[in-house]
Amino acid sequence: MQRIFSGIQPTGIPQLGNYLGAIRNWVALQRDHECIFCLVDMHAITVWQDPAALRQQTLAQTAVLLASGIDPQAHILFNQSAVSAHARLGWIFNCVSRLGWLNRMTQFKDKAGKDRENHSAGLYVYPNLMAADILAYKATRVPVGDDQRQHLELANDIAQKFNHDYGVDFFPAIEALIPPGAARVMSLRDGTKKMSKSDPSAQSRIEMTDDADTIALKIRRAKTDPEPLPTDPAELTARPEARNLVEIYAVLANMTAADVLARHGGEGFGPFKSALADVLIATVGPIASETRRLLDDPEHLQTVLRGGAARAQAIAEPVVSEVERLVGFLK
Ligand code: AQP
Repeated sequence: MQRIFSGIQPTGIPQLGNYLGAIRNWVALQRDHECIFCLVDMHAITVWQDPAALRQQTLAQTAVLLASGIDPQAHILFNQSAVSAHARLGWIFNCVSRLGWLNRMTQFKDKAGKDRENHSAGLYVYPNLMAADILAYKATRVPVGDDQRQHLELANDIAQKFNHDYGVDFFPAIEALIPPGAARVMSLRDGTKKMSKSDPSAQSRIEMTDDADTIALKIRRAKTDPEPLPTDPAELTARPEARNLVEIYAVLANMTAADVLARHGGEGFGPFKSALADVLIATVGPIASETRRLLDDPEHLQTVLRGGAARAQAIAEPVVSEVERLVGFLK
């Protein structure tokens, strides 16, 4: 059985994009893979996080993952900072990776924008730590969104350079598992920006803990244009907000955008938004209520994470110890 590693940052309450782009896929992959799921709190602090909020968000993420169907007995669920192998291997990879490689990473350019000099060094070397996250477990498959493809190529470059520099065949090749047609969910306030858990406006996203009334309100207030829905899907290209709402409906109802428009094309947004709120509530509602129940017992969530960390540590420790021996650290 192939080993999967995948991470999510505890930078906020998971939103619909995290669920449709990642978590739902993770749940399905549990059937035929050995899965290691990680709340990457060390990646989260590459941008400022309030400490109390970070702790609470880590618990909230854990609750959402469990409520969505992640099985912490059959698989491993833990938070990154609890397993020291990530930091140790991440440092070694900082020394293997090249500045020229990191300079090409588009995510850093996107996140840092023009104010590059004021961002943390951690944000810059983020892809090296991500390579360590995966390779500490010698995981061979990594389910990610298309936005992460470049980071996985870098992880493979690091693995190959390490093998070459130390004359070993130690790290395996990593394969990106990018689900075909994976949904990229866009902001409810701006159809050209991706939905994000750290967007300052909570109105821009459906959070996986939202109750039915909140979901209905956010969808009613979602930005749209004044025209009715088109009947031809090609016309959605020039209408990003309409397109986003149609695509969200399509993914949730297991339909194509053309099917949705065959049913709702020509309608005003009022009735369509009400139908969309219904399908959203049907998917998010049960996860949100189970999440709220789990959050009433934070001790249980911490026990789950500690158990996962101990099992993760048992896999990563021999790998990273061997790397340390290979690079010449005296034991
Ligand atoms: N809008 C989205 N549509 C589809 N997939 C998405 N993902 C995130 N947003 C969308 C996928 O969720 C996984 C985990 O993401 P992450 O938390 O590690 O980082 P992110 O991509 O930066 O997610 P956010 O919500 O936008 O977080 P912040 O606001 O902290 O930057 C990834 O597989 C990602 O593709």
